[in-house]
Amino acid sequence: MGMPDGFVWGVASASYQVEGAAAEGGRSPSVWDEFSRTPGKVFEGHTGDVACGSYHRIDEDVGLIAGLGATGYRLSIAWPRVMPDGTGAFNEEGLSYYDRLIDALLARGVDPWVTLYHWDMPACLQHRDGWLNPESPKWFAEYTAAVVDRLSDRITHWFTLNEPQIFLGLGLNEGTHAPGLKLTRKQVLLATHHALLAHGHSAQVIRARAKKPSQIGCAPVGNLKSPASDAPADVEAARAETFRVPEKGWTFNYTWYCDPMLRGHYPEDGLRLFGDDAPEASEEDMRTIHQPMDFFGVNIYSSDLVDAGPDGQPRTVQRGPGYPMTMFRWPVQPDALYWGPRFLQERYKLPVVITENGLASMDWVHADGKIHDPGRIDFLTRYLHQLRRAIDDGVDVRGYFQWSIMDNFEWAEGYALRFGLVYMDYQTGERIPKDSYHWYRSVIASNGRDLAQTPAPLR
Ligand code: IFM
Repeated sequence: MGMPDGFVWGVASASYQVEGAAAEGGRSPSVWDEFSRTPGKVFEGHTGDVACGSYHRIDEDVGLIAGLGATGYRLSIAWPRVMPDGTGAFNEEGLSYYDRLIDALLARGVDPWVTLYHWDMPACLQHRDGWLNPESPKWFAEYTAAVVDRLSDRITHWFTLNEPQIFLGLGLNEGTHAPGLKLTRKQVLLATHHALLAHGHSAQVIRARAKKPSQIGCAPVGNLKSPASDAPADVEAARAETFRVPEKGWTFNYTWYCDPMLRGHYPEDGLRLFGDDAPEASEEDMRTIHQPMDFFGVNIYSSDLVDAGPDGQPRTVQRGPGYPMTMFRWPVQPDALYWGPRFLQERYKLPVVITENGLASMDWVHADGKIHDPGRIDFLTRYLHQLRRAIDDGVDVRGYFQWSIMDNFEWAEGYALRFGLVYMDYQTGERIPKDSYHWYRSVIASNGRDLAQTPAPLR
């Protein structure tokens, strides 16, 4: 049996990771331009200056996406391309690039799903304190309006923020992503509150100004847990842990971000944990953040294993030496695509869309001139099999976006890790479809019917 009718088969990318053309078309620097040019911040000093050069290769890239038979492409808009001063005047050249990209996708039958913020804040706004500035939600609303006014005659699926857990956690708390700050917990939580308000304002702007009925979602990531067994106590332990705000790694959780967006309040356990560090949040703030959403987008790559210990309390289960891992050292845990959608739908009561999932590897051109990536094919087979199982068990999953259509700038890892279905020769810009590209095309063509066979267990 294949995926349900209308299931969206997609691929994903993000502006800074693929576009390049950092100083072209009136684009101003983003926080990632400044961060990547700072010695020691990104692997071997790589930057997104050129990246995949997608800014200049619309036809070729759209050809690759359409050639897969994909029905959706998740792309992001670069704020500094559209509004180089962060606020105020929009940049015609920047908007016309997205015009052309979107028209090319639609002409080939691919629906663009647009993320408004995938981490490339204009650097000039960071110089005014970025998300710490109480004006930041209004800046984001202004930028959203410019994009919506121009593109909403063709765009119907929108994401506000991609992975606030990461751009706030790694960017403002740990300092390993742009803008590279190590703020206090109180400051990070204030910036988070502003980012959540930005989400709310942005959703309001889309609803008020879009020229077509819009579907709005988010794209968080979080500390997902899979139960070590199907025993009800283990499942309950995994569910409880998935929705806990942890003391260690406190920025990496679902509920501090998604509960305000979808339930209208911060989670109680987080409020207890953060105490006086929690932001002052008026009722009006919470109403702004809590906007109607149409689907729950979520990026899922892995999960931790949890069981119920002898005292019934959740306990992390170690997998043991030699357990399969990706090049990012993320454990391969296919049932993350079963438990993730299931737990998240139970809590947030929205249809789920998998907005990212994929494998980091170190592919190269093999002696026969091809790129053989059996690991990626196996990884995706296993994960999609579990997604299918979730659907069979009644979870309403509407789509799946593989990360990523092509190898690209992997943030602090630079170009060292490759997530693509298409291999990028960064010296020449040549794109070479990997084996996984051809495999994914046949999965899409069969609407997932090829995934029926149960994979051998991992060990
Ligand atoms: O490349 C990133 C993407 O930008 C956000 N989600 C995770 C991916 C892999 O690390």
